[in-house]
Amino acid sequence: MTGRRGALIILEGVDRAGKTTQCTKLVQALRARGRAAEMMRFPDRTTKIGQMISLYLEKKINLEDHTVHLLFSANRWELAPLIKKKLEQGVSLVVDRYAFSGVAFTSAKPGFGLEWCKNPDVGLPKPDLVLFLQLSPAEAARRGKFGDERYERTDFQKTVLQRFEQLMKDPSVNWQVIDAARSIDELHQEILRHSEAAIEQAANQPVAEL
Ligand code: T5A
Ligand code: NA
Repeated sequence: MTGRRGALIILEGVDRAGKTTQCTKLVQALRARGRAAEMMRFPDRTTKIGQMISLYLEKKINLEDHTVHLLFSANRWELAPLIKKKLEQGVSLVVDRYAFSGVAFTSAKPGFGLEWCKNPDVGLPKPDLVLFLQLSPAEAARRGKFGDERYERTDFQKTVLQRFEQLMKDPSVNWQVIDAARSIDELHQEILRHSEAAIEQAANQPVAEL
């Protein structure tokens, strides 16, 4: 690797915490400051695997729970070479959900432990920063009705939040918890500050693995 690499920055959180809104604003702000930055999202519904996941989320097909967990992970693995290439080219990636969503959502289902859920993602590029947009289920509900997609139910989302809280205890991941109940601009400023710091820190280090 020559020169500075980009940083892998993930936004996580329960549904409607504002991840997509903030990812878009962050990429714009980084670019305006002269930094190379691009957005990605998981699931990436454009690939063959992503199309199956999308049909599953839209409840147009049913898939066995272990199977769909592995498909979400496979969807990250199929993009892993591109992630590594971009980072090495000096492009910072702002990613809407990653392996942590994978683990939190599947392990919220009965009969799934965290360790089993984590295994398929072991070895993926490790994020330099994971911003967790913290929002209570009550606040999320005020942002409008849930849609019709799978998992868009308040009881399930409460369990998902508990699983994220367990994942956030892992000190080997650079978690930053952001109070997402504030205005879009307040959130953005804090996210930008953490992201700038992570980009500086990551620049001269190799990409690690989950
Ligand atoms: N999943 C995902 C798995 O099960 N396994 C996996 O491995 C992965 C990767 C994907 C689903 O798949 C599951 C998790 C999910 O259930 P998705 O396509 O990521 O779902 O979900 P979306 O429906 O696109 O996004 P979310 O519902 O999570 O919403 P966001 O992105 O958090 O929120 P956003 O930015 O779209 O904002 C929601 C609304 O709130 C407003 C916005 O204008 C919008 O109306 N808003 C605010 N309002 C007030 N104050 C603020 N600060 C606001 N910020 C945004
Ligand atoms: Na979103």
